[in-house]
Amino acid sequence: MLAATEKIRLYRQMLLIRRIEERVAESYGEQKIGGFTHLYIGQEAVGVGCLSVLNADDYVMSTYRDHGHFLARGGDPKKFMAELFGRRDGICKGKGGSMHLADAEHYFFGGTGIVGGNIPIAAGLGFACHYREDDRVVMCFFGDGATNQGVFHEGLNFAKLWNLPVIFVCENNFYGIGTGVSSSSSLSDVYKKAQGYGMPGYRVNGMDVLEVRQTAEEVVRLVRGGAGPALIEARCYRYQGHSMTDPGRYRARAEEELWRKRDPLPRLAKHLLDEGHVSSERLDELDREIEELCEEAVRYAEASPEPELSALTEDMYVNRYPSDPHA
Ligand SMILES: Cc1ncc(C[n+]2csc(CCOP(=O)(O)OP(=O)(O)O)c2C)c(N)n1
Ligand SMILES: [Mg+2]
Repeated sequence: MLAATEKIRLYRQMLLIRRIEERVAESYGEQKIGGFTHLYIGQEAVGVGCLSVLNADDYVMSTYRDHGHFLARGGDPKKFMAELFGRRDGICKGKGGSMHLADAEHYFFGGTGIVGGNIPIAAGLGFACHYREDDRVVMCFFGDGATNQGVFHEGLNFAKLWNLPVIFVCENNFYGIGTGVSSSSSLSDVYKKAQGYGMPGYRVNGMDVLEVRQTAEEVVRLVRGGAGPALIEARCYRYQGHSMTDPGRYRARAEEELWRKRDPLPRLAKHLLDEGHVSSERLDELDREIEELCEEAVRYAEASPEPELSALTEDMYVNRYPSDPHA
């Protein structure tokens, strides 16, 4: 049985992601944020549930839809917002932006704009864990669209061949931009693709953070114990368009409404209330706390200066991963 405090922590993280991304959307509309920006709203339970079971020094890889993963991994909301604003105090000094959040302190290898491009990198990190004989695991997030890429095949094949400690997490939100999964993938049940590589595949309800967490906990335990890689398919839905510039007209309103009824936040809030873990006053208080955090993050981003022009050529190469004792 999961402790009430842990469930409340999960709720708080999901709420932070939801509210801060609403602020991101607002700031994008005000042209304070530019470039491609992909919101995670609707999918919070996947990142929060999966990342809640990792150790602090496990490796994490994300996609261009990386805000939720960054924050759920413990990334600083202020540095997050400053990065999106392209400011000097951003987590990557304002030079990465929305799609390239990386956070060495939290072993968060960050986002990438190349669909599926993170999969072989995750396999490589898994190989590093194996080579160094440490007991870390790697968690790699990607979308349903990425599972039709050649690198998905290469990455999973390599990971299983070497029995590497990698947990591949597919966030199946049923669309790759405007293309439905059933019109782009020979197999819509993504978890079954694991069979082709001789690894276990699991399917979870990605709108239920407690279910996601429970499965992820078991999978991470097995993978860390030497069972080799695994694939988790988390079925979920993004409530916004693919990116800030996508009005999302390709989806039926009825479908959207159905998934809104499955919203992971009210679902967990109801559970917390029903179980007597929190009062409705405590939930309101949490709302206010998170609002304040988001407000503070925007203020911090706005106050941060733009990077110097000379910073353009700094940080191009690194020799070592700062906090890694093996480096
Ligand atoms: C290799 C590559 N091909 C195409 C694109 C253009 N592209 C960007 S996002 C995307 C859809 C990916 O969908 P999915 O993997 O399901 O992730 P989601 O956006 O749903 O989270 C595509 C085709 C790209 N960035 N990289
Ligand atoms: Mg998708």
